[in-house]
Amino acid sequence: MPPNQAAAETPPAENGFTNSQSDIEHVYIAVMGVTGAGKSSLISLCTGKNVKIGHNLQSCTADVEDVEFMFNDHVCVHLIDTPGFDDTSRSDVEVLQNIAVWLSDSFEHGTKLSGIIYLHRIIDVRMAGSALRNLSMFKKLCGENAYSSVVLATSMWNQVNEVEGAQRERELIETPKFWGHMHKKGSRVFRLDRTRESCLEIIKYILSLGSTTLLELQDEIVNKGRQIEDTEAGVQLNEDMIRERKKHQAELLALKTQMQEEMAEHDAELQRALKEEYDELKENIRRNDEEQAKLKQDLKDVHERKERELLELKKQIE
Ligand SMILES: Nc1nc2c(ncn2[C@@H]2O[C@H](COP(=O)(O)OP(=O)(O)OP(=O)(O)O)[C@@H](O)[C@H]2O)c(=O)[nH]1
Ligand SMILES: [Mg+2]
Repeated sequence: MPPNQAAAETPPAENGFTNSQSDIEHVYIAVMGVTGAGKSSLISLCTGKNVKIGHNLQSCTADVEDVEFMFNDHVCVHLIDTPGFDDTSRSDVEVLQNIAVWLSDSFEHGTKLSGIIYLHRIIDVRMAGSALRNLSMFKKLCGENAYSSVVLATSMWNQVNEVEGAQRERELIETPKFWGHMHKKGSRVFRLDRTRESCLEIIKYILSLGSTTLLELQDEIVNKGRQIEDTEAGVQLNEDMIRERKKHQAELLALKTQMQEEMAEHDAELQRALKEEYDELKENIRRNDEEQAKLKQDLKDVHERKERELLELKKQIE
């Protein structure tokens, strides 16, 4: 029986977290990683379902999405597609809030993750600032105790020379702040070559672990009753924003001095360019402040905002 057909026959759960169906075991695996890493492509290949895939530099997956398929007659695998940090359409705060809402809701409904797949493009020559930030947020929301349920996978092997790719993969594994620490603590490394087989290898491995895991973010929010801003991931995000603000403030000050000096030169063109740069920096600082304030929202408010967004979306579709 084709996987899709079987999945379509699985009765939907009342709360969206299907854990309780008779003889079918439901296994949940989250897929994370920077935007464009190939998360939706992997999910589409595994499930055979039409998942929205990005074909330009814009981020594609905006919200957490559960896509299921029958792995065999008894196991239904749910792949949880997530937006990446450094998304172009959503701020990191919103991404964290969306992920936190899904993780805490599902956990409260008794759904536990069996594994987490973290994707990275092997074509990326170096771990850029955004990729490193994304990875560091991922580590914070997972927590060390969950590292042994993590699969670190590289995508796009069909676009690199094998030797170069292997060299980059080694660097990822051997550098503690990249994958090194996680690898030492039990995370496994896999390669994806855009075949369904390579995707299923990962699923099989996670199923072979035969366990479920509790992520740090779930533990902090559900068990310890923390607000998102007080979780490890929230604190890190807040620190990043403070650092960013300081950087912008220093740039603003330097620009102000430069503008005053240039006034004497009466170069209108240059003054206009400097003014534009100045306004842009001020706007960045304003947005940063807005995001910092948003991070303080409690989970209930985030829930309400998400419900409003969903209603809005439904209205647009109708
Ligand atoms: N060559 C090659 N291209 C790939 C592979 N995986 C994904 N892509 C392409 O990479 C682009 C981004 O893929 P997506 O699956 O949308 O990436 P994503 O991680 O879901 O991105 P967001 O939803 O924006 O977070 C698409 O054009 C895919 O066709 C791969 O293994 N090889
Ligand atoms: Mg996607």
